[in-house]
Amino acid sequence: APLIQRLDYQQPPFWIRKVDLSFDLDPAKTIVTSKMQVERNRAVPHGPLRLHGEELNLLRALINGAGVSFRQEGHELVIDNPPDDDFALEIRNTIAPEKNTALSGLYTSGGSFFTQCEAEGFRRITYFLDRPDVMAVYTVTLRADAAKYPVLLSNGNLTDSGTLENGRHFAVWHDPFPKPSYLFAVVAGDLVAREQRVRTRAGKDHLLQVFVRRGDLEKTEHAMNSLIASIVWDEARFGLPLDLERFMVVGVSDFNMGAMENKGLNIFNTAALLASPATATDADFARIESIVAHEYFHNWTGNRVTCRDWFQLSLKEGLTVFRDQEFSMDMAGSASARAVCRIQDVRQLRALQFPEDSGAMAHPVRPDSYSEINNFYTATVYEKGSEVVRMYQTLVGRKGFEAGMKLYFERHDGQAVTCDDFAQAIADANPGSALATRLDAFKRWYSQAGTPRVKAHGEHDAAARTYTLRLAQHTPATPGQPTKLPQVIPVVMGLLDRHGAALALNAAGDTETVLVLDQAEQTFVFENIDAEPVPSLLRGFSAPVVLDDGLSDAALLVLMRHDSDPFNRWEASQRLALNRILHALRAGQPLQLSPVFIDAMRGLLNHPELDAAFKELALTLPGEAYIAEQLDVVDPQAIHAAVMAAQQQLASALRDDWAATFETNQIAGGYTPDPVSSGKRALANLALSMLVLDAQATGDTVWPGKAYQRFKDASNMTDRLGALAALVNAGAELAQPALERFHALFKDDALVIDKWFALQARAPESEGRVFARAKALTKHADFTLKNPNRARSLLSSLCMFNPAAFHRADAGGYVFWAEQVLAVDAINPQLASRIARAMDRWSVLAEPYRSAAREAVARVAAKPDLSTDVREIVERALA
Ligand code: BAL
Ligand code: ZN
Repeated sequence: APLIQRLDYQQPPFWIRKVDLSFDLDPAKTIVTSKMQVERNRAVPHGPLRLHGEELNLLRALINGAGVSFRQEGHELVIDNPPDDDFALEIRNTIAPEKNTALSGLYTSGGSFFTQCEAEGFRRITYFLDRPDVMAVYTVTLRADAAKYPVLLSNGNLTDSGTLENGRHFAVWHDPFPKPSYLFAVVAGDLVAREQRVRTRAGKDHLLQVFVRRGDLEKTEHAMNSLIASIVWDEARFGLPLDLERFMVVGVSDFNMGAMENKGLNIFNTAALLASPATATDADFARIESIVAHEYFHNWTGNRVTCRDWFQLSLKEGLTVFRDQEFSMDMAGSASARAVCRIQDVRQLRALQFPEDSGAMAHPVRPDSYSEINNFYTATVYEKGSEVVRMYQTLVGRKGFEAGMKLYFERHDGQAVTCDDFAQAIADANPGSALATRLDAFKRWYSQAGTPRVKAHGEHDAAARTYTLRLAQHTPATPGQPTKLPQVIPVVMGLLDRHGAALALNAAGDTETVLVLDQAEQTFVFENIDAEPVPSLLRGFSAPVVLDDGLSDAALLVLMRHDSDPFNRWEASQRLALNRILHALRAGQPLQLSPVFIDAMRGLLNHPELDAAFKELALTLPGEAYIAEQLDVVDPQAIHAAVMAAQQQLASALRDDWAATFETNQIAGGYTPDPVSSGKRALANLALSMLVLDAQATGDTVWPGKAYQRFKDASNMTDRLGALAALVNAGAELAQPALERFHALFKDDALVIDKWFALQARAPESEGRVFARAKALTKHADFTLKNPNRARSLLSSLCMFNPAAFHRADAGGYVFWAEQVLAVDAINPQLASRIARAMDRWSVLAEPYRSAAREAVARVAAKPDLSTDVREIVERALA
């Protein structure tokens, strides 16, 4: 497959302004008729009309009603001599939705029809200029069997419907907003809807609908509430109203992504939509709220203003993730609950994006080339992209950022634009700002891959009463980018004295400021500082960098206990733990936690003022992937052993504290997923898992028994799964009966069974038992590679999120990986290439893992008939 280059972008030679589409829906053979109004783009040289099309069976092509000569060249339909003037192009083709296991284009799931067109699925429905800068007004007619498919949906407004012969019926939908083909959607099936009418600030009435399969309706209340909250928030925060009379959301069980922002007709993976207290955890509730918001926010950031080309993907994704993160923080409420959101987002960034940025797939937020765009829906484009947007806000302030957004929409509403256009709008709305004066340098965040390293060194001059902070930055080389220029890095910071009191940083008495590091090395001088202070740098994680401030444990303890910035308090707790784990790993010695560390953790756990949610985050040890990121050579087994030892010692040393914590964090009354209750449940679950772990070591049976009882009696999924996880993760004998009971209870609920698979595949490895079980589970009657959620619940859990089970000295994990990637690739290339990425970082592994991993990747790459998706991943891994 050709490598597509960002700098090769050219406008399309034709525009398609209007499309009339009709579908005669049938699972085996759907007839698609497309009538397009086409005009030449006079800004580019004359050329043939080349339409994209894949897996289509062409019946006819007419121009202005008459047959036209054409050729098929690979995945293109070429019309060499189209008219000079505007013309009508009619295409008729058939497709086979029931055979479409790739879940891109039009496919069937559970007997209904669904579409997924981003990024390039529309070309699997009909021939088209399937690129985001071609925006058309769509009218869609759907015809289908009325009994099997009573609900017929597409984008926009329903303009007509009625019955036809032979038990069929039809519906006509018109979307008044010009849109790129990737936002097109169709749904047809036997679905039911939760409906709600809302009146927005502007006084307009809107109909909101959430469509799901019969039986799932009671699980849609949370999604509907989240949608309403999102509508209110976007109007209040950014002045962006709902622009459609009708806004529809539909759930589907077979879906490659979390959800999709099709104009007026969002399609959701049921995992990101359905929730009830009995079947969904607090984390699920929070994730659903944020994904519903994310897709809704795309209506402006993505749909009203879209991407000129796919290299600009972060224009909409980074910005929309930023918006959904801001929304979740605002919904959380208290300062502490906001900090918990921020910590969770950063943890996610470090666990997924940092490894990406230092691995074979490292790419800039705005990539320079791809062979398969689906491979670039990444943590870099999404999560690092969001951090880039957050830095704009940090540099121009919240009001300045809102003004920038306003200007962005004034300039570009209805257009397909670039990341440069966004940057320019924010800068132009804030002339003279720290951003506007460094805009070109700031934009390196879009062009340079790799996570910058920032080194900080402070020196106190007692005589001069000054504190000089020297900051230096360096971005490591990444594939194709051997050298880098300095980035613009906003460093939000403060200084504390050794008792933890905040120091004034300037004559105005400010205790917090933003330093802008934009050179390889810079110094900042603070005056009237009497004694050596403790610097609190990068507060709130103000830039996506790795900070090395060289702070001693004593200084970290000051920050952990006293910093006014809750993020840095959490960070200090993590750094204390990380230092110990890294020390043991580097020294090749068994890990031994010190009394000072244990006391610090006890102080956190028993702190009278800290929220439970914060305590849970601070007492959770750094993840194995994040620890691996700190090391030049990665031995997954050694990391796992160190983490397990730390956990075991923390469990044992704080036994009484965990027990008290467990008791005091019980919740009376009904279930609500609010931040305070979910924080308490999270902390109680952590305490329980520590208590069961400790009991395993001492031979005590009381806590495993209590955990089993709690598992049986739980009134919500968070408590039930927490108790089950405590048993499974500790390897308790009661784990097996609990797992069996859980399966029996929820065997008819696919989303819960996904949890059952994932829990087993992610359990801490112990003597190869977890790997053996995961392998055996591929033969379980409920396992299938055809459903992405199910495949991921086992395969991604094991290969991507359980390093110690996956990286085996006998290479069994790699052999398993290769088999599964090839098996999935034959069904669903997008899904296969996600799983393929488990090997991104093979080159940093210690031996014997390194050689064995490389060999497995090479074996997959040697297969001649790989999808473009998987080929790109394995070839980049080997490059
Ligand atoms: N646009 C793909 C799904 C999402 O990011 O919302
Ligand atoms: Zn998105």
